[in-house]
Amino acid sequence: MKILIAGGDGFCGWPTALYLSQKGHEVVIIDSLIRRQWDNELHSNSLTPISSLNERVSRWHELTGRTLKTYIGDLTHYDFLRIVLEETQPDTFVHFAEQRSAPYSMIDREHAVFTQSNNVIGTLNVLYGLKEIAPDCHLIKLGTMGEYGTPNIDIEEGYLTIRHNNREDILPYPKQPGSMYHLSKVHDSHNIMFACQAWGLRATDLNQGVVYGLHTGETMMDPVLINRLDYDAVFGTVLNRFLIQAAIGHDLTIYGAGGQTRGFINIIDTVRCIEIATINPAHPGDFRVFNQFTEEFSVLDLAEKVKNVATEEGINAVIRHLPNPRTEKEEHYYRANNTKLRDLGLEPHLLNQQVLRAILHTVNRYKDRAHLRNVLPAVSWK
Ligand code: NAD
Ligand code: USQ
Repeated sequence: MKILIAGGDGFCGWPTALYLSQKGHEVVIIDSLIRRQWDNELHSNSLTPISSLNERVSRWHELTGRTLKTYIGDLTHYDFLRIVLEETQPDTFVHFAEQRSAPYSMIDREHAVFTQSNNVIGTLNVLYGLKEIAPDCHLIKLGTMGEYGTPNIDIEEGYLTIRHNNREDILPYPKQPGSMYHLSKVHDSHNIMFACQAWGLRATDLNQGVVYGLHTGETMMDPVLINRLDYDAVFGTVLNRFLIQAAIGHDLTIYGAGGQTRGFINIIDTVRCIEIATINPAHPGDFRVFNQFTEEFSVLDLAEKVKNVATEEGINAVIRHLPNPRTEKEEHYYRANNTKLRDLGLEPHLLNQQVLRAILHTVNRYKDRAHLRNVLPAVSWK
């Protein structure tokens, strides 16, 4: 298949591009490289030393003989996107290319406006571009489990059967997102659903949980192919942060009580989920939603798991409860369905001591690159 990967220089997009290329698909990357600029803005960095996109794709070609074509540009620039779609005529458009940090979106008004315009306009352009140039192309859009929030009932995969005044309907699951970033994903979902209904586009919204790990089989083939790994309080996600905090001798930073429960997924399963959605496309007019996570954990569970593995490695990791910089429930019911990807063949890589230890060993190798000043949260929701 011919697969366009927007956001193909990012944490999820780069390993996905390699994996699908290795599987024999024709992969084309779009990226504005803006994620690398946000590191400069925040005076932060990837814990792992990442090569330029050019170096990455050249090394991939040297190692495998496979070509990854790249377009450097912004999805919010429609003229650019049109050219890419016309030249590529993709079968599948995988859309990772958004500002994905909740804290970044909550820095101030400018960052909220930027996040929502980058994400919502980029996705709108993709929808109009597909309608105009590639109406049969399957859009695979990365959404987030955070669109649902933490309701006091089970979370379904996108839709909920509702009985009201003796009538019944299947309606989009209620959304209660917890940041300006998470809100942008909800807006995207509504726009995509409308485009499928109105124009007959086909789309899969992958409501992904928090991703952990960094390596896949392909990114480990050569140091130049290594994936990025965020540890700072703006872009680092909780489990990777705890492992890095343990390695650098920092306390494990639980925000508030630590009962916040989320869905989690290993990056190895992220790339496989994209493959599964690609080879089992939605039908024309369909807006499918899959919940893309494999296990649920509370933040406190994760801190304890990391502490135990650290202890075995001779590290004394201290768990510390900080005042929560976010507005979120710290103790709540959480149970979400996630059977659709498994029904299509996903065999989850679950979190265990061995997985944690392997990430910790990688992190140890690069721990001197961490800037301590970036570890504690400085962005408040209030
Ligand atoms: P990332 O920031 O590492 O990668 C995103 C890439 O998109 C970057 O390379 C960036 O330069 C590019 N980009 C952003 N805006 C763009 C634009 N307007 N035009 C072109 N390129 C643009 O993020 P990630 O962790 O790889 O996340 C990828 C997607 O998965 C996001 O949509 C995110 O919301 C979703 N997601 C991520 C996680 C996670 O834990 N990382 C969890 C759930 C969902
Ligand atoms: N948390 C801590 N300590 C930390 C960091 C986070 O207790 O040091 C807590 C947060 O308060 C939150 C939970 O851990 O309750 C998850 O936070 P996170 O930063 O790991 O994840 P989040 O902000 O939700 O965002 C990440 C990705 C985002 C994706 C989302 C999936 O950055 O792109 O959409 O995970 S989900 O959480 O399912 O919405």
